[in-house]
Amino acid sequence: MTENSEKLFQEAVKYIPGGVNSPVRAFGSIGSVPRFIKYADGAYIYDEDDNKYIDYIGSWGSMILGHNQKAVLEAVTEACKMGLSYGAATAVEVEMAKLVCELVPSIEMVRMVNSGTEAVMSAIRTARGYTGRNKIVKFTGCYHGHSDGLLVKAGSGVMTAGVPDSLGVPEGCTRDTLSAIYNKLDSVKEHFTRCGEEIAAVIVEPVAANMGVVPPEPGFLEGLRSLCDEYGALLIFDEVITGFRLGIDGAQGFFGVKPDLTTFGKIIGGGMPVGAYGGRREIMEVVAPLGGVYQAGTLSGNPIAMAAGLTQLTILKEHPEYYRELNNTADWFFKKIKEVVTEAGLPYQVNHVGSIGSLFFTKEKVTDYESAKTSDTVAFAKYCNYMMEHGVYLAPAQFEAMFLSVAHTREMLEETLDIMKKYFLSFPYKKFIKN
Ligand code: HOZ
Repeated sequence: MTENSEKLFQEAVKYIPGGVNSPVRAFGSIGSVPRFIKYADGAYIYDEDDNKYIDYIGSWGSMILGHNQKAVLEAVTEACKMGLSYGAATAVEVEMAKLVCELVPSIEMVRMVNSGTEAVMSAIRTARGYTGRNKIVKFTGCYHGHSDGLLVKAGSGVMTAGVPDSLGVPEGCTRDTLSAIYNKLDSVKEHFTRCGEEIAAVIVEPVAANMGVVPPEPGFLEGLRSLCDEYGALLIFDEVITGFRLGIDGAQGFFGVKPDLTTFGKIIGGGMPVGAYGGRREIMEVVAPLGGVYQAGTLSGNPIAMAAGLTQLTILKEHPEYYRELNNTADWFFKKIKEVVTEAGLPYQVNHVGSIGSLFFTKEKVTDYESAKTSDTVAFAKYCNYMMEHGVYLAPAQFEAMFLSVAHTREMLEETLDIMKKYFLSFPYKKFIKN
C-alpha cells in the first residue's frame, strides 16, 4: 500500500518542481509513486505507509555504517547543544581536516564545503587557477554534480532522463569541457595530442557509479596518471561515491593510483551535507585566502556536520575489518545476483567493485556509457517496482548504484536474493524481456 506516499506526492508536485528536491527521487524512470520516507534504522528504511524495506540506497552511499549509528547520533546531539552554526573557525574542523589528510595519503590540505557538487566545482577552479589553463576532460556518463561546466553528457539523473546536456547552461560555460570515453585511453590521448597545453585537468570517477557501476579496466587509471604527468595537467578523482567506501583511502588506495586532487561527499558527512576537496599542498595553496582562487561558504565546516563526519570516519578508521567484511559480503552478494539471473536464462550483466554494484538489463558487457545505454530500462522498471513492492528499496533508475552497508546482514541479503529469484523465475516477467 502506498496511499500516504501518493497523497504526499500529489501535494508535493504543487509546490516543488516534480514533487522532489532531486530528480531521480521522483521515480519517473520506473513510472511509480516515490516513497515518502518516515524514518530509517540500520539497513532498513520505512515509508509513510509503514512499509518496511531493506535499503540499498543508504542516502546514496552516505550511510556506510547503517542508519542511526549510535556514536554518530550521539556526536550530533552533543554538537547541537553548542549552537547550530557560527560561520567561524572551530576546533572540530581542524580535527576533521587532520584526519582526512592522515587517511588519504594524496591529500596534504583539504577544504570543507557542503556537497559533492560544490567540491567538484571548486576543485576544477583550483586546477584551472594552479595550471593557468582552461580546458578540462571529463568522461561521458560520469556525473560530477550539477555545476554548469560539468553538465556535459553527464550520468545519473541526466542520463536517466535521456537529456544529453541541461537547458540553461550557456555555451560559453561548457566550451572548455572536452568529453572522452570511459575506459578508452585513446579518446583521452586524442584531446591531449590536439590541445594538451591547454588542458588543466582530467576529472574521473575512478569507479564510474552514475551510469550504473562501471569498473575501470586494468591500466585505465594508470594511463590517465601518465598522460596528465606528460602534459602537466592535474588528475582529479571524484571520490564522492568511492571515497571512504572501497577502503579507508578510497578508490585511490584500492587501485594504487594517486590523483593530484580529490573530491568527497556523502560518507565524509556521515549523513549530513558535507563535501570536501583536497590534494597536494602546493596546489591547495592557490585557494583563498592563501592564493587567488576564490571559494567560500557560510555553512562550510558546519560544526554539526563536522561532528557527524568526524565520528563516522573515526569509526571507519578504527575498524579496518569493516571494509574486509563488507567487501567480502558484497563479492558474495553480487556473485549470487549473477547466479539468479543466469538460472533464469537471462544474459544480464552484474558489475561491482567492493560494496557498490549494478545489475544491468543487457547482454552487452558494460564498460562505458554506450554499453550501459543498451540496457532494457523498461524491463528494469518492472523489476525495480516488484522489488519495492516486496520490501527491497533500490535506486529507482537503471543508471544508479546499489549500496551495501555494514548493517546489511547475510539474512537480509539472502531475503533479497529470494525475492529477486521469485521475480526472475516467474512467467509474467519473461514477456518483458527485450535482450
Ligand atoms: N544524484 C544522485 C544519484 N547519483 C541522487 C541524489 C538524490 O536524489 O538524493
